[in-house]
Amino acid sequence: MVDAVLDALASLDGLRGAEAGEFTRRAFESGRIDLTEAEGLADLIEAETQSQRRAALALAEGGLRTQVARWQERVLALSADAERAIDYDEADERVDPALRTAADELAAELGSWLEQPRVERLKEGVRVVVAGPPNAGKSSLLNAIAGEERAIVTAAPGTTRDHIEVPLALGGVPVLLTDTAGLRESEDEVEAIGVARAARLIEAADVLVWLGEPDQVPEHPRAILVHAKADLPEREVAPVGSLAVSSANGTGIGELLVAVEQAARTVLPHEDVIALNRRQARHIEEAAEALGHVGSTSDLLLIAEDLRQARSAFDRLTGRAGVEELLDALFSRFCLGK
Ligand SMILES: Nc1nc2c(ncn2[C@@H]2O[C@H](COP(=O)(O)OP(=O)(O)O)[C@@H](O)[C@H]2O)c(=O)[nH]1
Ligand SMILES: [Mg+2]
Repeated sequence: MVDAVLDALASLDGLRGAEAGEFTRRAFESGRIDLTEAEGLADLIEAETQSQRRAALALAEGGLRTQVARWQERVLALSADAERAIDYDEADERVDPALRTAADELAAELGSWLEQPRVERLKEGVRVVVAGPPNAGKSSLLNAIAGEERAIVTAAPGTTRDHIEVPLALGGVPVLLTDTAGLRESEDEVEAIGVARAARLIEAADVLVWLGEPDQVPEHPRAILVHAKADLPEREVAPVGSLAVSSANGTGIGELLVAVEQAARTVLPHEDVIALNRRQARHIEEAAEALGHVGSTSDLLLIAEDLRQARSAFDRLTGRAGVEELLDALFSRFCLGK
């Protein structure tokens, strides 16, 4: 029915279906939204969790655009100062220290934005890695959490040779739960590869769920110690600081998930901070670098060029050129008639 209506409409002169992204593209081309807002809209469509949606919305609603506009304004003011000094103070091209300070301050501010967690964590999920010696109960734990037979469980140690990933949302936090091969030396070549991979996965993990002895836990900033198979009589007492968990009867799984969620939350972008994607971060980094140069030269022409580069990085970030704005800012600072 819908198809029939669409076909009928398409047969009319001058009518056709909109292409993917066409409305957003038009909005961008007409200048109603900038590139960061367009990115936010794209993220919004793909968002699967509450936190992804919130971050996408902040971007789509111009959170970064407004921020970049403020940065751009500050650089434009500095550019105007530098250009004016070049034009009018040819005999005395000393650089106003205030200009350097302002450039340094802005570079530092951009630097602190770059240190914030990136939006990729929200999109790809926080990496939670389950690790420990062979037969510790890692795969069983993963299955118990995932609620289905995702990983192969056997009584023979060394069954999990590759890693298995289960995407989950814990209280709105996207998590990528990963099972690893047991950490031990192996004669079996295939298993040895899995073990090496496990070591790399632990290193790259945002959160480590450790099923081994507490004193064997690999160095990690966010490790959760789990005392697995807590249903077995000989494992009744969990060491201090370890969470007693049984995949067989479900004991402790809920507490473990709360602990994982809490740890995962700490590596996610803060809710009231705009989370940058790789592209945005790259351009902010370019701007910060250019601004960082300002303090290291006393040549006004070079400074003007650094500032120009910072501006053009911001323009790439928002997807538009900003020459007109520069002229406006420059001339608005002149006295009337000059
Ligand atoms: N009683 C009991 N046995 C478990 C539990 N978790 C795993 N096992 C058993 O321990 C063995 C190894 O489990 P597995 O999940 O494959 O360990 P992995 O090598 O660390 O992945 C299997 O025989 C499991 O059935 C548990 O919570 N309670
Ligand atoms: Mg396993």
